[in-house]
Amino acid sequence: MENDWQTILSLGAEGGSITLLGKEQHSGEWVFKKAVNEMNFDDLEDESFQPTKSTEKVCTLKSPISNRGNEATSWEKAIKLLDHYPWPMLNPREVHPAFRKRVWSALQKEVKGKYGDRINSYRLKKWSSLCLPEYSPKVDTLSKWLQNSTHTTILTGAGMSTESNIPDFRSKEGWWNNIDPRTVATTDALRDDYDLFHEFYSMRINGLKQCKPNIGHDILADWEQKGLIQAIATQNVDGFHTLAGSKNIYELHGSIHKFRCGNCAMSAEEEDFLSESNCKYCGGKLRPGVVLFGEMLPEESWRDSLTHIQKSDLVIVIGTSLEVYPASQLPKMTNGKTVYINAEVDTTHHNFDLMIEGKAGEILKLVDELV
Ligand code: BV8
Repeated sequence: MENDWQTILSLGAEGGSITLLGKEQHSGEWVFKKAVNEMNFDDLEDESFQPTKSTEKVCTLKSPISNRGNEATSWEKAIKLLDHYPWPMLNPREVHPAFRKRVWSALQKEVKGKYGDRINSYRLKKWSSLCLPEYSPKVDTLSKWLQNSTHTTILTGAGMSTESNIPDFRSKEGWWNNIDPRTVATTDALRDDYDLFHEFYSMRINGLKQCKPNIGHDILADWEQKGLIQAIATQNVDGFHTLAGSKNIYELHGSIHKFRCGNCAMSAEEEDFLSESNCKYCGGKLRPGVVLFGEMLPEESWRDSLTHIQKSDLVIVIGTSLEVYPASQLPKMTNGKTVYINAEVDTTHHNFDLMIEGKAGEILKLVDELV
């Protein structure tokens, strides 16, 4: 029936509006149609764009046309009904709750494509508040804090790399769910069960070869370039912040890309470790340059991280359970504002000034659009 149609996306422009309507069938499938009211959007693509004094071009509409509803039987075809219009540039008024994520990802494609820098931050904020209401006020606050901060330090953990398909440690699909860390990531394991130790680290080294930094790493590297952040202290050993182009990085737990003899500490090559060769100087067993449980953190990395944290007026902690000492103490050692971005946020993190629950890459992308 006619009145079963629901507004999926409603867009305004000076003098008119475009609405994508949807109707859920008994089968649960949706059909869609477009309603364009009163004014002609036809030639918005060309000279009808009247540059206004603001940076964003506003669509001025020329002459009325009747509705041109045409139906679509899939979301992909439905969003194509809008292709004819510069819809990301129009004024978003309403997004159906069940379609928020799909509208947001369609918008991201357009922003990445032809509209990139033509949509100002005001318009993007409007879109994010309609599509991602659960994030937007916090994302907005963080973007303001980031822009106003004079010294910002980032602390990352394994949650920064799960979107690169690298398991973290303590989530349900993390490493420590199937392996007891005390049997592999400790000095005892290195001494008493080298085969298991070697197997665990070889698996991680080889697993890394298929992975690469994700959008979150890239954004942090870009923010350093722009002077928005000054340092990254990371518990991660994967080297992805470096690969993404960040420069000022402190690897609190060492690097899985460095190797040395566990006996004489002479440096060694990856292939020697992987092939279980012994140290060519003393015949000792080789190990990756990671900090095992019970080992001290690299003095310089710890000291420099602490210096940045103490100087910071903003510390952003991303993708870590904060269960491992002493890295877990760093956020408590700043007088600046503290922000926690994590897939799981619970009351133990109550002492942060701002907590945003969600995926690091997604949240950093939202903040990046506003800075
Ligand atoms: C030391 C090897 C001095 C490298 C690692 C009792 C109380 C307090 C402390 C201790 C204690 N007993 C022993 C200690 C000290 C011990 C410790 O802290 N133990 C803990 C577990 C109780 N610490 C040490 O031994 C440290 N050294 O203290 O030196 C000293 C010396 C001698 C004796 C005493 C003291 C050495 C710590 C380094 C240990 N090495 N691994 C490697 O193989 O990688 S620890 C291991 O955990 C990794 O290095 C990892 O980086 C680190 C921290 O884990 P996280 O990064 O936080 O990862 P986790 O999975 O836990 O969390 C990820 C989070 O991300 C999750 O919350 C998840 O929800 C979220 N997430 C997932 N995906 C996303 C996401 N969030 C956002 N977006 C996503 N997409």
